Amino acid sequence: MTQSPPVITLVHGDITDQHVDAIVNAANSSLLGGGGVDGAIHRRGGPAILEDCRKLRASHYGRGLPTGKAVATTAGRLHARWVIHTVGPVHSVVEDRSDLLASCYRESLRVAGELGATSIAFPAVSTGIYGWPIDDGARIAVRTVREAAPASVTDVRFVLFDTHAYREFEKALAAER
Ligand code: AR6
Repeated sequence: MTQSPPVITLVHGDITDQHVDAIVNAANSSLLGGGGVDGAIHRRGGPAILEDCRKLRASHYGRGLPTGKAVATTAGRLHARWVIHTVGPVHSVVEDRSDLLASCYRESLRVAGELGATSIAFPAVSTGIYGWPIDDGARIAVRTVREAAPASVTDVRFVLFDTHAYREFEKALAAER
């Protein structure tokens, strides 16, 4: 029997406004916060998220969370049960790091499945400070979610901060249909 893919929705806005089981954070390997979507999530979610991140560092990730991996914490005051932190690759013109970017989506979905999350909101990982071109980032995101979402995750949202990103995700979704 073939598994039915999740319903994928595009949202133009701020990911910290989403009401879902899991909100994905485009973090860095320190797990100690940063700018962009990471800063927004910690600001809105409050100190409980950083507290959990510090515990994870102490227990498992003394050297930092590796690129392409994902790990969950509380969502603090966000309208979600968990924040899933993933570390995207910095874009490079000399090395193809697409597999690592796909791995962020795959690993986040795997963690969501393990937690029992049915709905998840992703930002466009690596496409801000880490410099990934949004058209390519959108294609990798859409393709990987289609391929890798566990059956239990039925509602996947990509939350795009700006109009250009939203359009590129629209194109990527249309091309995959
Ligand atoms: N909601 C949705 N999308 C957002 C929001 C928001 N509130 N804020 C920004 N974006 P970035 P990266 C978009 O830079 O490239 C941090 O310092 C943004 O327009 O947040 O993976 C971390 O600590 C862009 O399209 O993440 C790391 O050091 C996308 O989210 C580093 O940045 C990702 O942009 C990670 O860089």
